[in-house]
Amino acid sequence: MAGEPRAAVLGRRDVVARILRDRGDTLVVTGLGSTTWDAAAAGDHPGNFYLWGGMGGAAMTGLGLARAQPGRRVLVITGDGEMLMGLGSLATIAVAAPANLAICVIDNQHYGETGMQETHTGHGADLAGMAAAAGIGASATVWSADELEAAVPLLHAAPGPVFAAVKVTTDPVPMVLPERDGAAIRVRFRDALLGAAAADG
Ligand SMILES: Cc1ncc(C[n+]2csc(CCOP(=O)(O)OP(=O)(O)O)c2C)c(N)n1
Ligand SMILES: [Mg+2]
Repeated sequence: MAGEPRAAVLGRRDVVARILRDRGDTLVVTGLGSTTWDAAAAGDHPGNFYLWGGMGGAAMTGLGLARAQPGRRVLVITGDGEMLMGLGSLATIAVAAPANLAICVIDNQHYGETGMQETHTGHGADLAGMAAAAGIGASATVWSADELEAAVPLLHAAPGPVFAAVKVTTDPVPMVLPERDGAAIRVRFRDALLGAAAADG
């Protein structure tokens, strides 16, 4: 059952910047729209794979990358609406159990990019609870700065899969658009990951 409504206090740009500050050589997959802008605002990076479409596919893209690159940490940063569209991926990720994958949902409880329509997470749907029920043991909801500080090292280093839903405000933030050409993003990412010689394919 839905509990008492609780107000988010964290700002999405601060949250994403804080998480990415400690990224090291982590590979980052961002969801379409707002989380891509958040990552770009924190500083464009060749190890960022920006998804501009394919709503619902961010976590599965991260899973594929984590399986292909078991020696690298992979962090998916996506929105609550995007995650809600791909909930089945939580079960697949739990069963695949990639030790190097973390998923962080920037949960503003709205479909922000398309006009702030409410999502289910503001009405009691508990993404971290669903991740845990799918079998992702390391799963938490983050509401406060202290909880975020505790979650950051888990996202970057705890044995995966790791899941965190970070509750953020709906305060408007400016668009920060990184590269939008999918082919260019792919080549740059492959170059950063595998080296230029392997990036031609
Ligand atoms: C299959 C599909 N349906 C709908 C859309 C339109 N759309 C683009 S972004 C978005 C909202 C995303 O919400 P969320 O993931 O919560 O991100 P936020 O902007 O709130 O951070 C929607 C509905 C889409 N791109 N693809
Ligand atoms: Mg949202």
